[in-house]
Amino acid sequence: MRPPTEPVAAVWFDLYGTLVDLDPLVDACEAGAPGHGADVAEGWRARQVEASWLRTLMDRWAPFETVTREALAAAAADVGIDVATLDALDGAFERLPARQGAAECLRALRDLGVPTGILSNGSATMIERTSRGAGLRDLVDEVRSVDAVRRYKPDPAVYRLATEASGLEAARVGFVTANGWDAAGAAAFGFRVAWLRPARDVVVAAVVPAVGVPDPVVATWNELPRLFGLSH
Ligand code: LAC
Repeated sequence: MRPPTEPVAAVWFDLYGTLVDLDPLVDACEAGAPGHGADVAEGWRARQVEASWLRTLMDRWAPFETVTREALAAAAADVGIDVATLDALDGAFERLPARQGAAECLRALRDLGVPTGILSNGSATMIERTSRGAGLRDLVDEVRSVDAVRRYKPDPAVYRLATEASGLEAARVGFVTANGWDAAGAAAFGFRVAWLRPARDVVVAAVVPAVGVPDPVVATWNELPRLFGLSH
């Protein structure tokens, strides 16, 4: 039987929340701010993403370490706690574990002979530390940081780093992300996008931002090779 679609020639992955798990941030925040762990962790990520977009729109670049540190201070202020109590969280994004299924998926793609990459808002240093700490660095072929263009996803200039690195048109590149806004941005750029969900039963609750892009295809880890036309 032929695969349902033409095979992609490379697969790129988002890092934070996609290849590595953000959930441990809740316990880490809880340790510094008892009773507020979930709120601080959620606010931290939301403020981090918000600042990355604002900085790009306003042309006020700062590396992701700075964005992340400032976002934590904002999240702490949002719940009325002193950010100094959260000192232990410095570098926490670099100590996140791989998500269940990530390493297996990267190995499966390698076995299929498909080049892979990480394309992340993280700085080059952050991506290196995070991916090594999570045991994923040696499982991907390429790594590209937004540092090269000093703009954050979903700016098309960032997605272009992957097409340039792979020497491929966007339509030949598979892109995997668990972040809805990243799925929308990557789809607008022209990638074949898999919007990664942990399991089928959580798919229904999630909605990609309504920005008039082709709907990214929802997928779980083990559906990716088939979705990208790489296996039956
Ligand atoms: C990344 C974050 C923003 O680009 O998910 O890795």
